[in-house]
Amino acid sequence: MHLSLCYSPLSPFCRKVRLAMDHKQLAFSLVETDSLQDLPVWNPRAEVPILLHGDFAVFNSPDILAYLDRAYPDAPIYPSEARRHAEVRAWERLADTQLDAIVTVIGTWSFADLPPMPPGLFDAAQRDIGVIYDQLQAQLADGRAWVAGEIGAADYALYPHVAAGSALGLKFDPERHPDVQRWFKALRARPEARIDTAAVRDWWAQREHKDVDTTRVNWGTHRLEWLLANGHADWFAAQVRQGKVLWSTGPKNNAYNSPLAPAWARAMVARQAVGDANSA
Ligand SMILES: N[C@@H](CCC(=O)N[C@@H](CS)C(=O)NCC(=O)O)C(=O)O
Repeated sequence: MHLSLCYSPLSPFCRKVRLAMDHKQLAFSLVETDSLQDLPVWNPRAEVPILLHGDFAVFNSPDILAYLDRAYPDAPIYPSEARRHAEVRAWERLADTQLDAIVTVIGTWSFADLPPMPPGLFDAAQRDIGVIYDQLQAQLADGRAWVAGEIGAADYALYPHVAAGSALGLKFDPERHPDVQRWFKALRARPEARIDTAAVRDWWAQREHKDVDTTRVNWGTHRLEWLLANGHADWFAAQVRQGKVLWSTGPKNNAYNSPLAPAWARAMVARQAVGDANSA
């Protein structure tokens, strides 16, 4: 059965999945998309990555990795032993939630048309990422090669954020985090990471030709929480009022507007448009 991955090299979750698929040496095609209109299947949150296995769709990156590990058990990315599995999941979750929030919020200024970054936000990012790198340093300080034993989901979840963070000036400190640096260099040299790096470079080299919505941003879950928790609720409210925010939930859910959305969702959007016109 054919495997394909709906993917954007800008997305750390897509990068994680691709790294894991290349680690498993799977044959797959990429459906590269910068626009949700291109998504070939329905995901209720209209987010990538989406894995297609034949006509079966899996979304949410940890669910995709778990599916892949069951469908293709060679070169496992999760340990089978309960405690080690929980440890890998904890690192993956930290990457997907805490680290993603910091790096992706700051990274949004590198591609979207936004007012200047609110004062203090970059300092908050440096402070919070430093705490995470301290944790990672403590984990790696015993000289282990990979975050939780064999290379796998923990490493592939963390790596895209650490790489993007470096590019954005949110670096680990080689003196305070020498083992993070050692781990990062070792991972970066692997074949699956070289494919990932090349894909990110190609995307930025082709930036001018990319159909990415730079006027509206889908901040999403933990990213939004981190922005608000750092005191920027008013800044964000102004973005909402100006119609510059996209949503993966609620009545304006991106997915409802997709031409590929199910009929009930399109009907709901149509009803809402009539309601908006009547109240105008
Ligand atoms: N929990 C999801 C999060 C996926 C996610 O947030 N994807 C972002 C890109 S990094 C997305 O597609 N956002 C929708 C948008 O930008 O409109 C996962 O792990 O796959």
